[in-house]
Amino acid sequence: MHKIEIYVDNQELKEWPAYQKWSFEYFKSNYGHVQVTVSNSNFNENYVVSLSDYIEYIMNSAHEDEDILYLRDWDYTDTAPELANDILEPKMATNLLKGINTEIYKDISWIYIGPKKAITPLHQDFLHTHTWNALITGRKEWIIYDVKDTEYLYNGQVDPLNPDHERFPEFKKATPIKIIQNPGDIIYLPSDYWHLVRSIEPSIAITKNYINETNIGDFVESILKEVK
Ligand SMILES: O=C(O)CCC(=O)C(=O)O
Ligand SMILES: [Fe+2]
Repeated sequence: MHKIEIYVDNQELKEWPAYQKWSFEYFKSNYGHVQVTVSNSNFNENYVVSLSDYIEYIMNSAHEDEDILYLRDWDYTDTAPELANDILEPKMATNLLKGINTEIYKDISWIYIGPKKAITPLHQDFLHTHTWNALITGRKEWIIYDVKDTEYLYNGQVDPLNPDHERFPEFKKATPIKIIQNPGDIIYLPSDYWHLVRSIEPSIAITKNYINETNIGDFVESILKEVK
């Protein structure tokens, strides 16, 4: 099977209960008591807060010059497992390792909730997995780099929004792919593509990483390295 490409679909998600039901109000009234960990953009400040207090923070603060707190990678499966019933499996993302739950790899999906300007800094996803990312509400800007730009990205230390060209002189050779993700869009991102994601508006999204015929080889290789 040939290499997969970045792809944005704006039809499928509209059929999902998540798209029809989820909102800030929905999470606040149904899961407000759940404790979640939020962190700033450098991950050097982390706080455990109730989802209700966090949604208040999203709604009530101007977030102008703050180091914004973001709820990333919320594993809702312990505290709100029925949310899984609101998501369907995207047609293009059949996970060959569906249902696997081991110490090294878990078939897991995460929810992201954040205010305007919430950022996930430049990174690649774990263990060479592909990902799909479904935006329920809000708008986000994605800055993506092909794997072949890796040599210009200094292990993700460079900030594409404010690059330090003296420290990272090769960065100007990298070619950004910019995508605006609108509510109802599912972005399919191939393994190893670098990405930075910034919320333009308060947002709610759900993602899942997956493995298919095109990345299973790299995935197994990286697992073998970890168990060595
Ligand atoms: O939406 C975000 O803040 C980050 C999403 C992401 O990195 C992913 O889906 O792999
Ligand atoms: Fe990611």
